[in-house]
Amino acid sequence: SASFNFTDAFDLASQLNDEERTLMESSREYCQGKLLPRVTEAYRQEKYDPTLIPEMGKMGLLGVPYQGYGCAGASTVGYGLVAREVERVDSGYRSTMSVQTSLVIGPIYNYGSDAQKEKWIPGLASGDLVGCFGLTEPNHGSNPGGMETKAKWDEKTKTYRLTGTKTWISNSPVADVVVVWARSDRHNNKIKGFVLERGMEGLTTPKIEGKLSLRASVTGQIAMDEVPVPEANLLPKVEGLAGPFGCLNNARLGIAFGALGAAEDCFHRSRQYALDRNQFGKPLAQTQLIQLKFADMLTEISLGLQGCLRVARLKDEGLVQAEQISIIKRNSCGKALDIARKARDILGGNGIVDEYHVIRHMINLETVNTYEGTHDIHALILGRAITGLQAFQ
Ligand code: TGC
Ligand code: FAD
Repeated sequence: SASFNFTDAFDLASQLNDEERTLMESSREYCQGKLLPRVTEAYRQEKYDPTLIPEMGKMGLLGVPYQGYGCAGASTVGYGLVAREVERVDSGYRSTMSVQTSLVIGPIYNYGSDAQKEKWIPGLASGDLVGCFGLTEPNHGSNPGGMETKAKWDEKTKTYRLTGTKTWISNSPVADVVVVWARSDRHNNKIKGFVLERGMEGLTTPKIEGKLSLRASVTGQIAMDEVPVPEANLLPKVEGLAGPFGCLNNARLGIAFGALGAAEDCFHRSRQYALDRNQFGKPLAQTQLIQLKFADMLTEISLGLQGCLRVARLKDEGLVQAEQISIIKRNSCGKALDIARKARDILGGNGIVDEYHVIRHMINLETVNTYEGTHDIHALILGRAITGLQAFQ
């Protein structure tokens, strides 16, 4: 039988269909060839690269799991594999991609009218338009149900007037299309989704300065002061928190694959470093403590990927449960962070330099562990399902 393959311990590749394997290989080639060479400078300078989204669009990496309107129509597994390849380079690049896919194309695709889909999805899938998703507010992060943003229906002008502030919004400073969740007085104060467009009166998207994590991705606020939003821009097919959470289910699945991509990059880089670096007259890789770290890394990566694959297959079969997604989102992020810290340690002093990539992954993963439901919030979602008791409030 073939010898053990530490780059794919459980032979993930053989569990994919041809389309998924091709998507994995082509996205890996693109990410390593085109994204990796520019990430260190982008991160160092905290520079958003406007050519990134159009380029990803050309490569067919935007809207991967959706059908038609210029989207690839691949499986959820295929989408996860793309996220893994992009995040193998940088979590911020994956963030840019997954917001556009799961949180902007996703809600328009799932909750929009045919006219809305035709108006926005082709441009978002090609990368001609950039989108963002506004759920979090300054006073409501883990509990978006407390949101204060209001949509007031104005019968005279047939517009909704949106007022409120969203914060920590990936892509917002550069977005053309802004999906916002607000309580609507025309719908018994229930949460509804709206699609805002750059240029609308009263809409601004200031950048958040001073981020030391996810610096290759731009983050900002969405400030709305009585923004007039036409009736045609209301997403008609969903109401309540199930709207944003439905989008988050898909995004969290992508993140679960993605975070492990970052972990794999840390694993491979620290392995090579430990083989090349000698101390006390032998390679670091020949010491028991370092080998133990590699054994732990490979174990968590391999088990984690199998979990992601299983949950994504359930999603493609229409059988997935939100708690299953919480398990893999939480596990991948927590384990990836732990692996990145171990890899950083193995690189010694070089481990803190950006050229070696590991410290960038490590600091990025602090964000990935926090957004889309923190590590502890996913524990509480699971705790509620296990005990039947709600511990949030
Ligand atoms: P709860 O009572 O649990 O539920 C309220 C309603 O929502 C429904 N629901 C879901 N539906 C679909 N999928 C899910 N995963 C769902 N979870 C809940 C639920 O059925 C119910 O529906 P209905 O019709 O009965 O009203 O609500 P709660 O307020 O008690 O929820 C608590 C909690 C903690 C679970 C929830 O609020 C939560 O998940 N908090 C975390 C917040 C979060 O994830 N924010 C993400 C912001 S977006 C982001 O971070 C993007 S970063 C992207 C990037 O850059 O890559
Ligand atoms: P808080 O909710 O204040 O939590 C702080 C701490 O308290 C955490 O450790 C949390 O686990 C803990 N905690 C909270 N409640 C409880 C409880 N009941 N019991 C025990 N512990 C608790 N949001 C968007 O809508 N769109 C985006 O595109 C987006 N992009 C982001 C990009 C970046 C770079 C970052 C950092 C965030 C982004 N977010 C986005 C926001 C993100 O989803 C929130 O930061 C996250 O949900 C946590 O909310 P918070 O920051 O308000 O923290």
